[in-house]
Amino acid sequence: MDMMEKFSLQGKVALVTGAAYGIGFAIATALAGAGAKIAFNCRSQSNLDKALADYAEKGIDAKGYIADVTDEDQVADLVAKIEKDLGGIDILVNNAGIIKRIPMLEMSAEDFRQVVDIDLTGPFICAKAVIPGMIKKGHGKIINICSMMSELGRETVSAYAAAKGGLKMLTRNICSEYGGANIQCNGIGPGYIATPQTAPLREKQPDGSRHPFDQFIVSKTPAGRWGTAEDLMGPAVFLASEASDFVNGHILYVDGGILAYIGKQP
Ligand code: NAP
Ligand code: GCO
Repeated sequence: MDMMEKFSLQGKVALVTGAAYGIGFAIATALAGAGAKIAFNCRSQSNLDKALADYAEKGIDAKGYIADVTDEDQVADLVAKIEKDLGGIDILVNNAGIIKRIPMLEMSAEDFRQVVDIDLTGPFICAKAVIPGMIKKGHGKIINICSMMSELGRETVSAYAAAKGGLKMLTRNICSEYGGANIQCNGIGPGYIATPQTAPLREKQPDGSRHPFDQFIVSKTPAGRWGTAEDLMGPAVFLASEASDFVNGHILYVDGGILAYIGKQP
């Protein structure tokens, strides 16, 4: 048997939400490299236009759509358009997400709701929209992009941690409810990755020194560095492919070892 065939995504259709840039863009690029046809969405036309050019520069004929993952009608329309343009969806990567870094006592309920709506309800809406087609196909792969905050808390990220902790359990529940339909739902838990979302945590200080949080994370990560979106490409192909058909309800942490490490004695 050609073992590499197990990792092939030839003939598969993948939807990666929020894949205009950052982690989603890297994951979509990886899935394309394994043979998948790529669809992605975001909310901003300017982000979509730039992303289409960026995918084309990599030789990827991605299809991009404007859709907010929190809007059930827009997601239903997105799935219908993809089915018309590319075919039924085999792989869903719930990547779209935001974070608001606000001390809990200063965070409004509206801010809390917005983060949970995008980071948790959005994946629910998107999974609910694609599962019926996957059941018809007799197979499906759902990958939810979780977080260190699916396991750990820290100051100012209460809404995000609540959402990503919930996303871990939504992952396990989709596994439980639809594993019998040959649908595998797993999570990827990235560590601290250098993307626009974490740029504020890596900003150079006025005196030119590194951001204290940047130094903290590097000291807490056995790999001794921030992750890159490219570090997530191989794990995503694995969880999207037949190679992981008996892996279900699992959160694969891609974190340079940070979750395993108590930290160096000061
Ligand atoms: P990012 O650079 O901020 O990109 C987020 C993407 O999501 C953008 O394309 C954005 O495009 C889209 N988006 C946001 N809200 C949306 C909505 N309601 N509907 C559709 N698209 C939406 O974030 P990232 O760092 O690549 O992170 C991607 C995912 O990984 C997120 O779920 C994040 O929580 C998770 N994660 C990130 C890290 C990290 O260290 N960076 C670590 C662990 C987990 P528009 O604004 O145009 O819609
Ligand atoms: C933060 C960071 C993290 C990362 C990621 C870690 O403010 O702590 O944004 O939450 O985004 O989720 O896995």
